[in-house]
This record gives sequence, C-alpha cells and structure tokens, in this order.
Amino acid sequence: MSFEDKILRAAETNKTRTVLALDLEDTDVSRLISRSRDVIRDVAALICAVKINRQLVMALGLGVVRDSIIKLAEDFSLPTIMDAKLNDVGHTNRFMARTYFDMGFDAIIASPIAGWENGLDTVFEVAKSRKKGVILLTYMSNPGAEAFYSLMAAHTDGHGKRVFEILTDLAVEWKAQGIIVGATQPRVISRVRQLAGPNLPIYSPGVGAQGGDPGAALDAGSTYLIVGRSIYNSSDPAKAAMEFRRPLRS
Ligand code: O7M
Repeated sequence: MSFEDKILRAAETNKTRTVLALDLEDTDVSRLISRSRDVIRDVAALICAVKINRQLVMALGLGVVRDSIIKLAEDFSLPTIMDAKLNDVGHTNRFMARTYFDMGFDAIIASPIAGWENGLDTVFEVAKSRKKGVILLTYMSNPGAEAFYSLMAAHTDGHGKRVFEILTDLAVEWKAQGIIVGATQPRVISRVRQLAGPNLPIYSPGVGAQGGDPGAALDAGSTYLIVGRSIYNSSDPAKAAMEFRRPLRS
C-alpha cells in the first residue's frame, strides 16, 4: 500500500487529521524509548501518522527507532514520516532517502530549495520506486519564516511571485505527496490551497504550543495537523489528542 493510501486509511478509520510529532527529549535512553512508546499507545486511535524528527534518531540511532518506534506504529496501522528536511545534492539525498525507507519509514520530508536536477530528483526517484511519499517544506510556522518564504522573487514567466508560491508550483510539478505550511499562517494556507488545487495534502505544524489555531488552519485548507508538545507534554495525552481530533470528512 502506498503512503497516501496508508495515511488516508488511518485518517478515515480513526476519524482524525492529526499527525503526532514524536519529539520527546530525555537524557536516559531507555526512558526516552518507553515514554515515546507510551505516547504512541495512548493516542494511536486518535492520530493518522507518526512524524519522527532527527533529534529522536540522534538520541536512539536508526536501528532502535525502527525496532521500538516504527514497528509499534505499524502494529497500529499508522504510517511513519521521517522529518529529515533533506536539502543536499543528489547522491547524498539518494543515500539518505534509501536508508530511511529501508528502515521502514513511509514518507520523507525534504526542502524544495535544493531544486530538482541533481538535488531532489533522486529522492523522488527512490520514493516512487517504493511507493513512498515525499512531503515538501513550503512555509515554516515560526515567526522568522516570513523573511524568506514571503519574499517577492522575479519568476521566469516575468511576474513577481512570493517564494512560497514558487515552492508550491514546484511541489505540484514534481508530484509531491504533500506540502508543509505552518498553521500559524492561515492566509498563506488559503493561497497555497488555491495554487495547489483541492487534492494535494497540506500538513500544518504549529498548532497549540506555537500558537496556531487548528480550526483556522483547517478552514483555510489544511488537510492534516502536525501536533507535538501539546499532546506528548500533556498529563493526559489521549485527552489532548481528542481535543485536536477533527474528522477528515464531516
Ligand atoms: O507541536 P510542536 O510545536 O511541539 O511541534 C511541531 C512539530 O512540527 C515539530 O516536530 C517541528 O519540527 C515541526 N515543524 C514545525 O514546527 N514548523 C515547521 O515549519 C515545520 C515543521 C515540520 O514538520 O517540518 C517538516
């Protein structure tokens, strides 16, 4: 089953659009593993995917992430997304994408800034051959993101476009399986939805702890919400995940 089918199936089964960002920190490795696993077990029926950041891979190593986290997510039929933010030249991108996919990840996040030729072409190639997903970072959720992503750039067609508009066009052209737009920017989400059409999934981080409003992001056109601290730092993660839960189709 492809990544898109897996996440859609989990979203429909669990009546949710929440992707759990599993970014826990702990200096004690075995406690980090058990806390991460506990959060997944607590909220498994309320989320549609698990996103893992490089910080967890740094702390645990890829083999442990595979055996203790990816396999657990699979037991709950939840796809896993590697937040690698790939942004290098072709051969190293290919190696990283292949390695993460070999570990069992269903999708990978990359930065479109690297461009296509001898950049992200290799990532899409590897992903396509294995029915994995590539999700592109299009507008970040932090306040400082505006300085670059909203910059007006002269495009080759002669018209000025903002950087995020160019990145959205590229995601469509490259047939990405999703794009990331911060939930803190509902107006940007609306514009991206307008440019990308109705079918390209928009993943929005930045709700809760970063101040973004889930309802505003979804109304503007986001498909999925990426939520971390508001769930895993809660004394009752399941209750917190319930509060973020929105059905995919109402
Ligand atoms: O809910 P939080 O704020 O605790 O976590 C948000 C998660 O989304 C965390 O894993 C970040 O790495 C990620 N994220 C952002 O917060 N902002 C962005 O602009 C982009 C991402 C992201 O997922 O990038 C791929």
